[in-house]
This record gives sequence, structure tokens and C-alpha cells, in this order.
Amino acid sequence: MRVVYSPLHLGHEIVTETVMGLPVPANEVAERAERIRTTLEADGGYTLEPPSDHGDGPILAVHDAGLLRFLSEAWQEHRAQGIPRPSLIPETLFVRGYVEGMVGDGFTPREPAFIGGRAGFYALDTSTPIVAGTYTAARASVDVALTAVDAVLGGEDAAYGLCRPPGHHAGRSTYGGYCFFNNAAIAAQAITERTGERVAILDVDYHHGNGTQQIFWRRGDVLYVSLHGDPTRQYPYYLGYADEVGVGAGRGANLNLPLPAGCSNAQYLEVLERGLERIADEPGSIVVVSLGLDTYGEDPIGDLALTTDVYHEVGRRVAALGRKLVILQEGGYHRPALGENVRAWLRGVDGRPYDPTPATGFTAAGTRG
Ligand code: Q9C
Ligand code: ZN
Repeated sequence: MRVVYSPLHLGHEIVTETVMGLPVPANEVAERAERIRTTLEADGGYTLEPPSDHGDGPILAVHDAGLLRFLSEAWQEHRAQGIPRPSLIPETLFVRGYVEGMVGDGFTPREPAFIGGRAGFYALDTSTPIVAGTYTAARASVDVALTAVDAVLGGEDAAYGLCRPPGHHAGRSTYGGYCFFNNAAIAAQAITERTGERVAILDVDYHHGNGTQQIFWRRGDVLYVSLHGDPTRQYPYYLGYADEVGVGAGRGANLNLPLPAGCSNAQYLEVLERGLERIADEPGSIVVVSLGLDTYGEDPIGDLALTTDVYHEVGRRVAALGRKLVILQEGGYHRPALGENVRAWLRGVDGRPYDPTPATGFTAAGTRG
């Protein structure tokens, strides 16, 4: 399988994130992508290639021009305004209460000039710091996704984009949840434009892909199916409920499958079947997968109980749809097992058996050896 990877992610070097106002060690760190890369290289069954530049066009087909402009300028502005901080975190967030009863009634929200307010105009949370290399990394991550699309449109059955930063929390005009541009949404949009076909997105990250849902909410040509921790207890909290089905032409083209805490492999596979049945009912030859491994039992921010061997089975079942797959990396924060979990998933897609790499000390059951 072809694997697209860019070292430019290394410039998005995050040390701490803020959770409920306090700094904690960052989860979404460069080591994640490096662990995946080295594990796939050691496997020998994957050929790594760099992304090619796809320009602004595919990003602007999905995102607001203001978000793109903000992200491209944010770090320089932050420096120009003389703020001596290692990363840019919004001062305020543009929550709905500010303008409740005003929007759509002769009032248009304005983007401010001061960077602390400007960041909050676009941010969803305070856990997504911007540093010197963030924009370059986020652009490369989009190009990684679009290069994986090129491989599949060029005839490959499946391609894996080792995207970092991830994308599925980024909305039309918002960044957050460690995401800046919505790689999967940009990929799906490019596929619909280039093939004229319908596209399905299967999101198996532990978190609901609020950005992807929002972007395609009114669209009947892009089906969004997501399995995730129930938003009553988990980020992104405000979206991801089962009764969110889309509107207008998009009605019925959004399927949320919330999962209970402690969800086992067997429970998970049952819910997965429901998602796969919905995708099988949909016309189209390509599925975009938002592949998060934060469903793993040992994930520091997830609460499901999946083990490495189930990822092989999930990959196998997704491939059994008989569609071409553009598989894009999202979350997954238990770094010691992350590479193996991705490798198990991809080997399932390839129809190759999975045995744990002895050197990792991890068994298929997920216990440290
Ligand atoms: N206590 C992805 O997996 N909240 N994003 C973290 C930690 C943000 C996850 C709080 C989680 C975002 C792509
Ligand atoms: Zn996640």
C-alpha cells in the first residue's frame, strides 16, 4: 500500500496543551507520526512517498477564506504584536451568547485585529495551540490527504495518508481539537468534484468529527458515518448525538453512532456493522476513512476498551465493502502502541495477517510484553 508522509509535521512541535485553563503535557505531538512512520517502514509492506502541492483551491472548496488567511498569518501576527509566548492560544472564544438574538438581524460578527481575540474568532477550544511551524504542517497534512486521493484516483485500491495535524474537528470556519484544516472533508470534496460520484466518509476516531458533519450537513452527495464516544461525556460535547441526521438534501446522509464508556471489541464490531451497512447502501466507489486509534483501551484521553487485534478485523471488514479506500490519520494518543495499531488496521485492509512486531513488546491483546 502507498503511504504518503511529510516531515513538515515536525515543525508543529507542541509541548503543552491547555485543558480547562491549566497546562498539561500535549497529546497531539510529533512523536505520534514518527512512531507510525517507523512502524510502517519496519513492516516492509508499505512504500512511503512525499505529498505534492495542491494549492489553495481544494482547501477553499471546504473552508472559509477567513480561516485560511488567519492560519497563514497567525504566528507572524502573534510575533509582530510582541507577545512573548511559546504558542498562540485564544484569549476569548466567540461563543453564541455574545450575539444571541442579533445574528441574522442586521448584525454581522467582525474579526478583530488583536491576535488574542482574532484567534478566538476562529477557535473552538483552547487545547489547540499554534506555534511557528503549525501552518506549514497543516498545509502539508492537507497535501498528504490529497496525494492519497491522487493515488486512489490513479488506480490504487487503497492509500494511507499519514496526516498530522489531524483534521476532523476543523469546521468550515473553525479550528480546534488539535485540527486546523479538515483533511478528510477536503479529500471527500476533491473526490466528488473529480469523479462526479457520491462519497462516504467513515470516521472511526474516538471523537465525533464535528467539523466533517458540519461541512456536509446539507449535502446529500457526501455521506458521513461516525462511531465515537457519546458526546454527553466526551469532546466535542455539542455535536455527535444519534438524532443529528442532516437537513435538506443532506437529510439521512449523516449517521452518528455514539458508544458507551468501556465499549468492548465485540460491542464495537456490532456498531461498526451498522455503519458499514449504511455505507454499502450508498452508491459510489470510494470511501474516505478518518482513522483514529484513540479508541484503544490504553488511550490517555479515550475510554473504550479496544485492543490491537480488533483493528486488524476492523480494517478487514472495511475493505470487505469492496470500495476503494482513502485512509487518513486522525487521533490516537497512546504512543507506544500507535504504530502497531495503525499497522494492524492497514494489514487488515491489505488482507495480510497481523502478528505484533516483537521489538515493540506489545501483543495483539494490547498488554505490555
Ligand atoms: N483531557 C482528535 O482526536 N480535548 N482530537 C482534550 C484532554 C480535545 C481530540 C482534552 C480532544 C481532541 C483528532
Ligand atoms: Zn480523536
